[in-house]
Amino acid sequence: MPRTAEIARQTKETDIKVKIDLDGKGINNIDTGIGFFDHMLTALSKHSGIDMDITCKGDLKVDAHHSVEDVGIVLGQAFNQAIGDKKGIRRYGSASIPMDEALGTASLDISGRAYLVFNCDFAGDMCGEMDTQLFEEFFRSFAFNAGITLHIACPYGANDHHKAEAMFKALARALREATEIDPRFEGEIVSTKGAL
Ligand SMILES: [Mn+2]
Repeated sequence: MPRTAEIARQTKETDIKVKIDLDGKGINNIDTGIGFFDHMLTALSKHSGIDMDITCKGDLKVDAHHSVEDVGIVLGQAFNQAIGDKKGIRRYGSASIPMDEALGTASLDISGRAYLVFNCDFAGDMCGEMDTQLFEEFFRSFAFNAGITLHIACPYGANDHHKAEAMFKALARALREATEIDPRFEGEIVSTKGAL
């Protein structure tokens, strides 16, 4: 069964198309109109191995908020659809990724229970044209729509670009691990409840 999904979502604020393949090679085509966000999503695709086609036409004349939040929603929905019944997956994933002086960490559980713990202090207000407050918004909308418990943090670092990028790369590697099929549990659901 291919683990793929394609979702289009249009509102008065954004027009978004997302297509993903969980078993890809990190091939991506991303255009959200926000350069720094494209840079982060490209890293997310590349280091997770999840192929991602993402386009967003949003109301950037307001600011980047609606675009970033809504891309998180649609990408999360696509992830939830593609992961399907969760049979045989490793379920848990975690990664600590350094980027020069900054460390990004991500621990996640593809549990069907949505939760976000976010812990990062940014030094400035913006990364390019992206408000640094929006990283938490993205991680929340993605985690809640994907149905994952996500703890993501930057315990230390100085440069905001490095902090954000280290967290996105940590999320990527944690997703890669958690979505992989574990040969020991092939066809099974890794839960004592028998359901996720
Ligand atoms: Mn960079």
